[in-house]
Amino acid sequence: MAHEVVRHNLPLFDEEGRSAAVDDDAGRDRHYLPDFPAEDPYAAGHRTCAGCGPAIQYRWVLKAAGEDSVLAGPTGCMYVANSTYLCTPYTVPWAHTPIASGGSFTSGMAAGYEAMIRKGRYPGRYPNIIVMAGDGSAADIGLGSISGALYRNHDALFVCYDNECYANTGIQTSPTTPYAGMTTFTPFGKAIPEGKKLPPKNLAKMMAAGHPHCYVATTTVGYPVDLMNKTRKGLNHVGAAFLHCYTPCQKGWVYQTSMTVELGRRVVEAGLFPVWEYDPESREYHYFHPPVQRPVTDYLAMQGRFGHMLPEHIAALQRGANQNWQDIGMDVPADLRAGEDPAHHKRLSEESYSMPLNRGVGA
Ligand SMILES: Cc1ncc(C[n+]2csc(CCOP(=O)(O)OP(=O)(O)O)c2C)c(N)n1
Ligand code: SF4
Ligand SMILES: [Mg+2]
Repeated sequence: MAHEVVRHNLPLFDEEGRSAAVDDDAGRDRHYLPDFPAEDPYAAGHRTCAGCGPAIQYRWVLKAAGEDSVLAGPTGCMYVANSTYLCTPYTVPWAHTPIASGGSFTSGMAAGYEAMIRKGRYPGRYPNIIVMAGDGSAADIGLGSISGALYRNHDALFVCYDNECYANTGIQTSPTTPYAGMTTFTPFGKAIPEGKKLPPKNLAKMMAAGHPHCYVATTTVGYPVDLMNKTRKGLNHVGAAFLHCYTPCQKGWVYQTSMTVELGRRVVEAGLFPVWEYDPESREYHYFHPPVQRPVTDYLAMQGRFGHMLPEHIAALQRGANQNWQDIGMDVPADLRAGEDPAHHKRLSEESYSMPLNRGVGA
C-alpha cells in the first residue's frame, strides 16, 4: 500500500514588520527586521569574506526553511568556503554537486524522497529540498540541468545566489555580470573602456517564461522578509520553484563590507534589479514598486568594479534602468530621464562617494 506524502506548509512572515530603532525613510524599512526564527541551520563556522552577500542569503533561506531541510550546493564559493575539511556551518544534511549538476542531483533527491515515503521506507514528512547555485552554475554551466529539473517539475526549491561573477575562481565574468562591470576577464582599457560590453542575461524571466508551471521570483539581500517569504512560498509550492537572489560579493565588487544589505536595496531603487514574483496559477507577474527611485550613480559609485565608467557608460545604464521602470509599470522621474544624456554625468571616479578605482579585482 502506498503511503501518503505529507508536505510542510510554512507560514509567511508579516511583510509590514519594521524595527522601532529604524526611521521610516519613505517606507524603506518595509520588509526589514522581522522576528526571525531562532533556528539557524546555517550556523557560524564558514570561511566566506566579511560582508559576503551569498552567506547572508544562505543564512536567511535556511532560517526560513528550518531544520527539516536537505541541501545541495554546486561548486562555487558557497561550496568551497562552507566545506573546509572537518568544519561545516550546516546543521542539516548537505551535499556538494559538480557545478553542472545541481539540477539533476536535486531532481534525484526529490524523486528519491517521494519514492521512499510512498514505499514506507522514510518515516518523516517530505523535507524542504533546496539547491543553492551560483550564477556561474545556474545561469551558465549548470543552466541545462536546472532547466530540466524545473521542466519536469520536481518538488524542490532551486535558488540562484547571484554575485554577478565566477567568484571562487578569481572574479571572472559570468552571464549575469552587468554592463560595464569590471572582472578579471572584462578589464577596462583603451580598446574596451567600459569593461564588460554585454548586458546581463535575464535569468529569472527566462526561467518563468520557459517553465510557466513553476513558481519563480526575484529578491535581494536588501529585503530579508521578502527573501524569506519567497523562500517559503517556493517551498510550499508543490512542484518546482526558482528563486533568483541578488547577493553582493565584497571581494569581487570592491565595496565597504558593511554595505551589503544597503546595496541590496539600492540596486532595486536604482531600477537595475526588478523584484517580482510570478504566479503559475494566474500566470501573472507581480512587481515590487520601491518607494524610492534613485539615479544609477547612487548605486554604481559605491563599488570599485564600476570606478572606470565614463559619462556615456553611465548614461547607457540609466537608459536601461529607465526601461526597467517602464516595464514594471512605474513612471520615470525627470531627473532620471535627464540622466540618459552623457552630458548629465561626470566620470564615476569623480562622484562624491565613489570607491577607489578598481585596479585589482579579487586581489
Ligand atoms: C565544469 C567546471 N568548470 C569550471 C569549474 C571551475 N570552477 C569552480 S568554482 C567556479 C566558479 C563558480 O561561479 P559561481 O557559480 O557563480 O559561484 P561563485 O564562485 O560565484 O560563488 C568555477 C568556474 C568547475 N568546477 N567545473
Ligand atoms: S569572494 Fe565573494 S562570494 Fe566568495 S566568499 Fe568572498 S564575498 Fe562571498
Ligand atoms: Mg557567482
